[in-house]
Amino acid sequence: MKYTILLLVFIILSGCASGEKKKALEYLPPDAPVQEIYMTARQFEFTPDIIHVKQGTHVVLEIESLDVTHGFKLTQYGINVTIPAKTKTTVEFYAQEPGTYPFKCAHFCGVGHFGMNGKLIVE
Ligand SMILES: [Cu+2]
Repeated sequence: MKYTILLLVFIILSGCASGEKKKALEYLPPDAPVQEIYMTARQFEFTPDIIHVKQGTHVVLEIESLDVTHGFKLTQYGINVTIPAKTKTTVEFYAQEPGTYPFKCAHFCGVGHFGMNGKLIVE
């Protein structure tokens, strides 16, 4: 019984993770150009905090935490990841529609946490 519950939890968790990836890359054409971006996170800012990408690109965004654990939440693409202290995390999405989409740190990182945000501009 115990193992059945554990297995169920595992299935639910892995289902959510692949769901995020699917939403972010769902309409990705195989020939979409790749745009790589490097961003840092530290208390209490992302650098750069405004990201410009071209519509129709497959964006590969590498985020490095320079200090404590941070998060990166980009609701438009169903992305919500944690970046453990002093590590790098990569997120990917297909920039399908032009627009301005807010992102923010979604892991409490200190007194300035709630102001730690930025914008993705797809143009
Ligand atoms: Cu934070």
